Amino acid sequence: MTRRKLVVGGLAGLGGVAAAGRLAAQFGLVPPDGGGVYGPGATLNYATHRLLTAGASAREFDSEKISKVPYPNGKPPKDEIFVRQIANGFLDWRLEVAGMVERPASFSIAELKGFPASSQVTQLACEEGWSYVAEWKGVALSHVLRLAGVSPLAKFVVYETLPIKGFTFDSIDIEEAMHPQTLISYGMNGVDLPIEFGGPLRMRVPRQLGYKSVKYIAKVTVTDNLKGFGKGLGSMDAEFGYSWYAGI
Ligand SMILES: Nc1nc2c(c(=O)[nH]1)N[C@H]1C(S)=C(S)[C@@H](COP(=O)(O)O)O[C@H]1N2
Ligand SMILES: [Mo]
Repeated sequence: MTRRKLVVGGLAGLGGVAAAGRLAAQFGLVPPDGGGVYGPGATLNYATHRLLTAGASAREFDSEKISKVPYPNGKPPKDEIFVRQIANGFLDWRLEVAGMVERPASFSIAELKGFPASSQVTQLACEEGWSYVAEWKGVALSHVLRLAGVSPLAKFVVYETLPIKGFTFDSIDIEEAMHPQTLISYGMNGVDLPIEFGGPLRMRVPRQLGYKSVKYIAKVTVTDNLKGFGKGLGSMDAEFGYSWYAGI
């Protein structure tokens, strides 16, 4: 049975959500929050998305669609380590690349800007219902992962902020991580990424809701298992009850 036939004949069929969940498990399509009360629904959503929209891209807009007044959600960190970083023009900021890679690495903003750049005009949509369109510039996460020698056994990439008051982390599967639109973003609308929008570095995951686009990132970790990350979901947003997979 092919994966696509699985959708048509199984997941979307009359077998019920629980049966669909068992089929999804056979094909490795259960998300980290696939257990618990909402697990079967989360699994069905994730599995059907992964099967039906594999490789699909987030919509890209013409530059005239860029929002005049993008909305920054939340205030920039006030922590001393962050304020010192601002004062220093983020010269000491590093992005650490760890976990299942042959060559663990750490890159400055300047080094990241030296890699092939990618730009996209995409929409950031918050789960609360608002959205804005902006141009993001950065380096594809896939480029950085390949440079570091990502293991063929990798299943997830976890990314986290600097250890600040609003510390947070989230994760995506390897398909999302290797997708060309998934960026480590350092620029927005033609300037360095403003701190309200996550400067100097944010993960930009345009195929998923805004909360997956974590701001102030300082570390990415490649793994085959999310159990060791937080409460085991590899995502603070999922710990708060948001869906781990937030595909649009
Ligand atoms: N570090 C950090 N990143 C974050 C958040 C946050 O609170 N802290 N909020 C998330 C949520 S819920 C959304 S909708 C987007 C909002 O992005 P914006 O500030 O560019 O509007 O950022 C995401 N990234
Ligand atoms: Mo959000």
